[in-house]
Amino acid sequence: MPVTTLAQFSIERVEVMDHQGNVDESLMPDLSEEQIRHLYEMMVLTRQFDDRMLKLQRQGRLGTFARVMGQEAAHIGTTYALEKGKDWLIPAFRETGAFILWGTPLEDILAVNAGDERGQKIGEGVRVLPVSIPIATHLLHATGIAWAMKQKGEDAVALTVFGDGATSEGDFSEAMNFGGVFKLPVIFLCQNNQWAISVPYHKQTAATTVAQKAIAYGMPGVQVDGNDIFAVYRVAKEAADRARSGGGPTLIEAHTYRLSDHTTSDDARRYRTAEDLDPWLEKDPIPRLARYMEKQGMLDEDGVVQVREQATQKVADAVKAFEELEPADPERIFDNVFAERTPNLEEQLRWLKFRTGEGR
Ligand SMILES: Cc1ncc(C[n+]2csc(CCOP(=O)(O)OP(=O)(O)O)c2C)c(N)n1
Ligand SMILES: [Mg+2]
Repeated sequence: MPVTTLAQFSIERVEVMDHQGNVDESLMPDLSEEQIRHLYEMMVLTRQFDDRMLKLQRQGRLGTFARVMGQEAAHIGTTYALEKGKDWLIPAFRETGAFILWGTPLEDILAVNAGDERGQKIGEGVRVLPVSIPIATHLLHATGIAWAMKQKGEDAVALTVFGDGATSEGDFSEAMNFGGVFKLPVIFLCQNNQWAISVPYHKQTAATTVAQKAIAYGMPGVQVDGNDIFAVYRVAKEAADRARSGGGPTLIEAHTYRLSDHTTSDDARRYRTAEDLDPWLEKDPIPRLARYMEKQGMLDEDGVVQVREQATQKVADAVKAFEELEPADPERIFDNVFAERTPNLEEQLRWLKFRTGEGR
């Protein structure tokens, strides 16, 4: 009996710009100078906001949150390839830049992270689900949304974002399978930051890449340099065009690195070394884009300072607006969970009123 090869697969990695900011013109996506500048401003704003959030948290003015430092290009570049108002974003919790790009007021993001659900309201006409903390459950929401859009004949795309750790969850497998079988217009974006809290990538999976997991579900999978905003945008645009024209889902692995702790309650120094982290500080996506822009004459030293100062001002204004918010009525946390309050919730509300003196 002959042994035959039934199929052969390979996985591509896409890079457009090197660390010095030189690009391969043949791969460079179609972006105007104005668009490139916008992307740069969004990344700088996200970085500054993230940094200020950390300071607020350390001062006790904000709750626990997950920083996005180092991953700005991965999720901003992908979201930029979508159409705001038409396409859906189904996020995890490490995509602050995507929310900012789609116009979420910074003070709302602060409010959410201070436990004030008023910040969770979704802007008019924006198709985005709230942050999802349970790992990978939202991937199924994304396939559900994509399936509904397909049934309705909409030519819109659902982008869902998750981490490398999420790929070990059953929900990942179910969502990918569903997406592949029904050829749904969904983009699965894995921000492979190489850590799931303290678990490194090689202990998470025996697979060389996340991208290759697409093969088993019958969809294209590609690895992209997640710190190269041009490469990220390029593969995301291809995936979005494919999804819109009925070509089905794509798995994108944005290969990047979590420069920060897992969340503000973590201390990564306990489980990772400087040798591991330091090379990635050199690969920072923001100075990399700045170097490109400088070479192209789009940005100079003054320009860098100007963009930074504008971001600082926006962040300062947002912090002021957030801190001037009237405190939320604590009873609000009992609303909007169920159509009617359950006996359990009623009991908790009575307890709250007793504690605050109202019920005595
Ligand atoms: C279902 C579920 N299990 C466990 C957790 C606890 N948890 C929070 S974040 C995290 C690691 C996630 O790693 P990854 O998917 O790589 O995302 P990253 O935090 O690196 O962005 C875990 C296990 C959770 N939130 N949900
Ligand atoms: Mg991770």
